[in-house]
Amino acid sequence: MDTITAISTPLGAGAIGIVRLSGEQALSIALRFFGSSKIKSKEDVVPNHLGLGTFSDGSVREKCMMVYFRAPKSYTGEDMVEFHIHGGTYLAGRVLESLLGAGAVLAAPGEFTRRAFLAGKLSLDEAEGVRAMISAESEAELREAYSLMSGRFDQKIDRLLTLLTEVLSTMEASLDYPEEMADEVDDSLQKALLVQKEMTELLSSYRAGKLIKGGVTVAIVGKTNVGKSSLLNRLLGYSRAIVSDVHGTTRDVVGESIVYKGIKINLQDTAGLRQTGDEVENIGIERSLDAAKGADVVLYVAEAGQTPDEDELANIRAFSKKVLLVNNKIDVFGVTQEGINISAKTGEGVDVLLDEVLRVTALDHRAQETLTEERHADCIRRALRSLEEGISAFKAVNAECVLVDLRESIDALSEIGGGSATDRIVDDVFSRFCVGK
Ligand SMILES: Nc1nc2c(ncn2[C@@H]2O[C@H](COP(=O)(O)OP(=O)(O)OP(=O)(O)O)[C@@H](O)[C@H]2O)c(=O)[nH]1
Ligand SMILES: [Mg+2]
Repeated sequence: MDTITAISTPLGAGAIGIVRLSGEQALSIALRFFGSSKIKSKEDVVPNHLGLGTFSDGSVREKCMMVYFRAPKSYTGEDMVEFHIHGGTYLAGRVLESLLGAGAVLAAPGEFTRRAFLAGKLSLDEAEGVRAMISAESEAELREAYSLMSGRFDQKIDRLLTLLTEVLSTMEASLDYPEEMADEVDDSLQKALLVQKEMTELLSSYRAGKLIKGGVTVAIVGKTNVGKSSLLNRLLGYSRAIVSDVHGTTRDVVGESIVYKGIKINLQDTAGLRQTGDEVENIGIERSLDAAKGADVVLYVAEAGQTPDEDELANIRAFSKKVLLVNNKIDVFGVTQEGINISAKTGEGVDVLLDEVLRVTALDHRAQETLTEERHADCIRRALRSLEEGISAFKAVNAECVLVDLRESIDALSEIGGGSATDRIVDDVFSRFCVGK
């Protein structure tokens, strides 16, 4: 395999930039440019030791650190070298160019991690955890990503696979010795039911997992001038949207994100709903309704003390399941019986409002293991379907079908860790990585 190289840190001015090499030629290519008083040849390089030296390609010189990881004790399982240089786009580019000129090949997105996967250093879902760690934007997302990357999720799937494999071998043996194995077969059915229950639980955690990964989208809608933009600004903690007492101030959707109790919340302030002849404002109102349709939660804001427009509210409730009625401006109008009372002006009640958003999306109390990746959900859905067919076949005493269904279930489940994943699936997973990881 080629020796690959890439810049692993983001491009731009920074304290440190890292350029990596992985493959058989990593050290010899590196030493064509790097030297120090202690390093005269390959034999002088101590693995896992960060050493100071000079990188020189003849014209550009740079004082930097180099570390060598000897195969198989490296991230990729191959020989690896990292240069820790001064962060700077041009400098990193020059170092990369030198390494490419010396025979290294530019790494494809995620190729380092892909090589680690091929070397058996991590499973496919652990690799997906690495990507999730990098892209995490909230504490909850980071926690789920760590569970994937560290193999905790993988262990759970492995346990289910072990159970299913035991069931399969018992069922296979029972074909030859049906009478002797009656007890074991009974036992197997219990095991299969347990796996079915755990898979169902995992799948039901996926709704929460999706919200953790992408954030909860919350649309702020309501009539003009009720204080929607003021609420957005209050939640953000700065003045993002224009606030005025002119009706119809906001004409477009204004989106910003916050993190509340470790959960990312994508807020969307929208144009106020009213009858108007203004063409542009009407386009804005259409967008408000679209935002409400696409949101996980809709905050229907009204002025406290005023009866909300029931038709409008019913219309929004018709296309959005989670609509919270929010009574704003309680600092002047006092509280209302129905709904959540807040003042965007003083901030009163906004925490209660955010807690309610987490409550209606069931993010306030979460299961131990949460499914966050669509690929995993898809594998488990297929595995569960086959398992359920297998259980029905078992009840119908159709042993041949039970075996076929169990094998299908095992195959679908092992795709998660990459065991039975096709090249296309593996390509797809790594294509979503960044270059240098
Ligand atoms: N007293 C008081 N005034 C508020 C409060 N929230 C908003 N306002 C005022 O209400 C007026 C309208 O506020 P906006 O936030 O622009 O209302 P909006 O719903 O975004 O209005 P449109 O963009 O026109 O749909 C402004 O004068 C705000 O200062 C509140 O909690 N208390
Ligand atoms: Mg507004």
